[in-house]
Amino acid sequence: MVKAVAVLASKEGVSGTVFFTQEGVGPTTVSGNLSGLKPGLHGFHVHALGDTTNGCMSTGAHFNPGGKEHGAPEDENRHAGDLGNVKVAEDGTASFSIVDSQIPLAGSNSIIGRAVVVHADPDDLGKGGHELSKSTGNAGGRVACGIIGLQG
Ligand SMILES: [Cu+2]
Ligand SMILES: [Zn+2]
Repeated sequence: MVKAVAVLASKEGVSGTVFFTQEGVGPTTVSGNLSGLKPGLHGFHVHALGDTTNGCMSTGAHFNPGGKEHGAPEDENRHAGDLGNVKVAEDGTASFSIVDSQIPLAGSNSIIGRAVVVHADPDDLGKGGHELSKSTGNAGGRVACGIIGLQG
Protein backbone atom coordinates (compact mmCIF):
# COMPACT_ATOMS: atom_id res chain seq x y z
CA MET A 1 0.00 0.00 0.00
CA VAL A 2 1.32 3.42 -0.98
CA LYS A 3 -0.01 6.39 0.97
CA ALA A 4 0.24 10.11 0.28
CA VAL A 5 -1.16 13.30 1.73
CA ALA A 6 -1.69 16.93 0.77
CA VAL A 7 -2.29 19.68 3.31
CA LEU A 8 -4.29 22.59 1.93
CA ALA A 9 -4.35 26.10 3.27
CA SER A 10 -5.00 29.51 1.81
CA LYS A 11 -5.05 33.17 2.74
CA GLU A 12 -8.81 33.11 2.14
CA GLY A 13 -9.25 30.78 5.12
CA VAL A 14 -9.71 27.52 3.24
CA SER A 15 -8.04 24.54 4.90
CA GLY A 16 -8.11 20.81 4.65
CA THR A 17 -6.29 17.54 4.31
CA VAL A 18 -6.51 15.12 1.40
CA PHE A 19 -5.33 11.53 1.70
CA PHE A 20 -4.42 9.16 -1.13
CA THR A 21 -4.02 5.40 -0.93
CA GLN A 22 -3.25 2.83 -3.60
CA GLU A 23 -2.99 -0.93 -3.25
CA GLY A 24 -0.66 -2.45 -5.86
CA VAL A 25 -1.69 -1.34 -9.35
CA GLY A 26 -5.32 -0.89 -8.30
CA PRO A 27 -7.27 2.36 -8.25
CA THR A 28 -6.34 5.24 -5.95
CA THR A 29 -8.72 6.30 -3.20
CA VAL A 30 -8.80 10.05 -2.51
CA SER A 31 -10.48 11.06 0.72
CA GLY A 32 -10.46 14.15 2.81
CA ASN A 33 -12.04 17.10 4.47
CA LEU A 34 -12.12 20.77 3.52
CA SER A 35 -13.45 23.82 5.33
CA GLY A 36 -13.87 27.52 4.72
CA LEU A 37 -15.40 27.14 1.27
CA LYS A 38 -18.53 28.67 -0.25
CA PRO A 39 -21.40 26.11 -0.26
CA GLY A 40 -21.96 24.26 -3.53
CA LEU A 41 -19.73 22.52 -6.06
CA HIS A 42 -16.05 23.30 -6.45
CA GLY A 43 -13.74 21.97 -9.16
CA PHE A 44 -11.19 19.54 -7.75
CA HIS A 45 -8.13 18.50 -9.74
CA VAL A 46 -4.60 17.18 -9.66
CA HIS A 47 -2.41 19.79 -11.34
CA ALA A 48 0.89 18.90 -12.97
CA LEU A 49 3.38 20.68 -10.75
CA GLY A 50 4.13 20.64 -7.03
CA ASP A 51 5.29 24.24 -7.24
CA THR A 52 3.65 26.82 -4.96
CA THR A 53 6.28 29.56 -5.31
CA ASN A 54 3.53 31.78 -6.71
CA GLY A 55 0.75 30.21 -4.69
CA CYS A 56 -1.63 27.87 -6.48
CA MET A 57 -0.99 29.69 -9.78
CA SER A 58 2.38 27.95 -10.20
CA THR A 59 0.98 24.41 -10.00
CA GLY A 60 0.58 24.40 -13.78
CA ALA A 61 -2.29 22.92 -15.77
CA HIS A 62 -4.35 19.84 -15.02
CA PHE A 63 -2.12 16.74 -14.91
CA ASN A 64 -2.50 15.41 -18.45
CA PRO A 65 0.10 12.77 -19.38
CA GLY A 66 -2.23 11.39 -22.08
CA GLY A 67 -2.58 14.68 -23.96
CA LYS A 68 -6.38 14.62 -23.72
CA GLU A 69 -9.15 17.21 -23.31
CA HIS A 70 -10.73 18.25 -20.05
CA GLY A 71 -13.65 16.06 -19.00
CA ALA A 72 -15.55 14.32 -16.25
CA PRO A 73 -13.93 11.62 -14.11
CA GLU A 74 -15.97 8.92 -15.84
CA ASP A 75 -15.12 10.12 -19.38
CA GLU A 76 -12.66 8.35 -21.66
CA ASN A 77 -11.43 11.72 -22.94
CA ARG A 78 -10.28 13.46 -19.75
CA HIS A 79 -7.15 14.72 -18.12
CA ALA A 80 -5.77 12.23 -15.60
CA GLY A 81 -6.09 15.01 -13.02
CA ASP A 82 -9.80 15.58 -13.60
CA LEU A 83 -11.44 14.52 -10.35
CA GLY A 84 -14.67 16.46 -10.95
CA ASN A 85 -16.20 18.45 -8.11
CA VAL A 86 -16.37 18.32 -4.36
CA LYS A 87 -19.69 19.30 -2.78
CA VAL A 88 -19.50 21.80 0.05
CA ALA A 89 -22.31 21.90 2.61
CA GLU A 90 -24.00 25.01 4.00
CA ASP A 91 -21.49 25.15 6.85
CA GLY A 92 -18.63 25.51 4.38
CA THR A 93 -17.22 22.04 4.89
CA ALA A 94 -16.86 19.07 2.58
CA SER A 95 -15.88 15.50 3.20
CA PHE A 96 -15.43 13.16 0.30
CA SER A 97 -14.09 9.85 -0.92
CA ILE A 98 -13.27 9.38 -4.60
CA VAL A 99 -11.94 6.22 -6.27
CA ASP A 100 -10.05 6.84 -9.50
CA SER A 101 -7.88 4.73 -11.80
CA GLN A 102 -5.83 7.47 -13.52
CA ILE A 103 -3.88 8.91 -10.61
CA PRO A 104 -1.37 6.26 -9.47
CA LEU A 105 1.02 6.87 -6.58
CA ALA A 106 3.93 5.09 -8.29
CA GLY A 107 5.29 4.60 -11.79
CA SER A 108 5.74 6.99 -14.69
CA ASN A 109 2.35 8.69 -14.24
CA SER A 110 2.63 9.03 -10.48
CA ILE A 111 0.98 12.06 -8.90
CA ILE A 112 3.53 12.25 -6.07
CA GLY A 113 5.13 15.68 -6.08
CA ARG A 114 2.24 17.23 -8.00
CA ALA A 115 -0.56 19.31 -6.46
CA VAL A 116 -4.22 19.03 -5.61
CA VAL A 117 -6.22 22.22 -6.30
CA VAL A 118 -9.68 23.35 -5.19
CA HIS A 119 -11.40 25.97 -7.34
CA ALA A 120 -13.79 28.83 -6.62
CA ASP A 121 -16.50 27.61 -8.99
CA PRO A 122 -18.04 24.36 -10.25
CA ASP A 123 -16.16 22.36 -12.88
CA ASP A 124 -18.53 22.03 -15.88
CA LEU A 125 -16.83 18.71 -16.74
CA GLY A 126 -16.06 19.87 -20.28
CA LYS A 127 -19.73 20.27 -21.15
CA GLY A 128 -20.44 23.93 -20.37
CA GLY A 129 -19.88 25.29 -23.86
CA HIS A 130 -17.54 27.97 -22.48
CA GLU A 131 -14.23 28.60 -24.22
CA LEU A 132 -12.49 27.19 -21.12
CA SER A 133 -14.71 24.10 -20.79
CA LYS A 134 -12.35 21.80 -22.71
CA SER A 135 -9.23 22.96 -20.86
CA THR A 136 -10.21 23.77 -17.27
CA GLY A 137 -13.94 23.14 -16.96
CA ASN A 138 -14.27 26.90 -16.40
CA ALA A 139 -13.87 26.28 -12.66
CA GLY A 140 -12.67 29.78 -11.81
CA GLY A 141 -9.90 30.80 -9.46
CA ARG A 142 -7.68 28.50 -7.45
CA VAL A 143 -8.77 28.95 -3.85
CA ALA A 144 -6.58 26.34 -2.16
CA CYS A 145 -3.91 23.84 -3.07
CA GLY A 146 -1.47 21.42 -1.51
CA ILE A 147 1.51 19.41 -2.69
CA ILE A 148 1.00 15.65 -2.78
CA GLY A 149 3.75 14.00 -0.73
CA LEU A 150 4.48 10.46 0.35
CA GLN A 151 3.15 9.39 3.71
CA GLY A 152 4.54 6.59 5.86
CU1 LIG B 1 -7.77 22.75 -11.21
ZN1 LIG C 1 -8.86 18.92 -16.73
